[in-house]
Amino acid sequence: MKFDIVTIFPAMFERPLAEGVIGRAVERGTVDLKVRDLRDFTTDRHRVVDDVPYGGGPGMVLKAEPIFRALDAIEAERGCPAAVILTSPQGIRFTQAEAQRLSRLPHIVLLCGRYEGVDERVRERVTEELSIGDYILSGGELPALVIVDAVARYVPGVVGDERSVAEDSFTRGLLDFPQYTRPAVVELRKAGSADPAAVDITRLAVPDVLLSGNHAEIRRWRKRQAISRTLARRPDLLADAVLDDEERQILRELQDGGDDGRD
Ligand code: 9WO
Repeated sequence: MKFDIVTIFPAMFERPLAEGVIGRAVERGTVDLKVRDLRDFTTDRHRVVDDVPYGGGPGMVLKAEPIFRALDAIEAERGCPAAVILTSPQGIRFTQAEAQRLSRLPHIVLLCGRYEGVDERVRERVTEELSIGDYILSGGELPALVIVDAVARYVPGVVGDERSVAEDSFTRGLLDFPQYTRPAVVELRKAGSADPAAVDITRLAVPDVLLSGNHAEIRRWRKRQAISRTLARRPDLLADAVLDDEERQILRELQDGGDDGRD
C-alpha cells in the first residue's frame, strides 16, 4: 500500500514511522510511504507556504497552490491516489471501521494542515476530511500519524500474527479483557499514610483461573471480563458488538444481576 504525506514538518514523521510493526513494514516495502516537504513545492525564493487571511483576523492560512503542486507531483510520480485526506477538526470522525475501509485502497495522500487553517479551495482536491477527535492541535501531523498507524495495521503482512488484528478489541466491538504476565505475584509497596516509616505491602496475584490450565474456563472468564468492562465503561459499544451465543448469555446475566461490571 502507498502513502504520501504532505507537511511543513517532515521531521515529525521520521522516528514514529521507523519504529515497531509499522517501521518494519516500511523497511520491507509492504508499506511504501513518502513524506513530502510542502516547501519543496513553493516557487518563491523564501519558500513561503502561508499568508494572511482575506477579510482579516488573527494568524495565517496555508496557501492552496503549493498543495496543488505537491498533489500534481505525487500523481505524476506515483499515479492518481484513491483518496486525498485532509486531517482537520471539521472532518468526519476517524473510526476503526474507517481504518479498515481505507486499508483496502491502494494509495492514500494525507494533507497536514497548520496555522489557523487551510485555504478553502484546497478542498476541491480533497476526497475526505477526517478528524481523530474533538480537540484542537497545532497541526494535522499527529492525526496523520494516527491514521497511517491504524490503517497500515490492516494491510496484509504488516502485523505478523493476523490473529492480533482479527481479535483486537475494536474489531470485535468489545474492550479487551485484563492481561497478566510473570511473575504470578508482584509486591506493591505503599508508604504508610500516618507513619512515613511504616510501609505496607500488598501482594497482587494473578487471577487463579489463568494459572489453572483449564482453557475452556479461561476463555469464558475472558469473555465475561471483556463484556463486564464494556458494560461499565463503554456501554455504547455494545450496540454494534458482534457477540456469540455464550457472550450474549453472559451479557444478559450481567445486566439482570445489576452488576456494576467493575470486574
Ligand atoms: C485554529 C484557530 C484559532 C482561532 C480560531 C479558530 C481556529 N481554528 C483553528 C484550527 O482549526 N486550526 C487547525 C490546526 C488548522 C488545521 C490544522 N490544525 C489542526 C488539525 N488542529 N487539530 C487538527 C485535528 C485534525 C484531525 N483530528 C483532530 C484534530
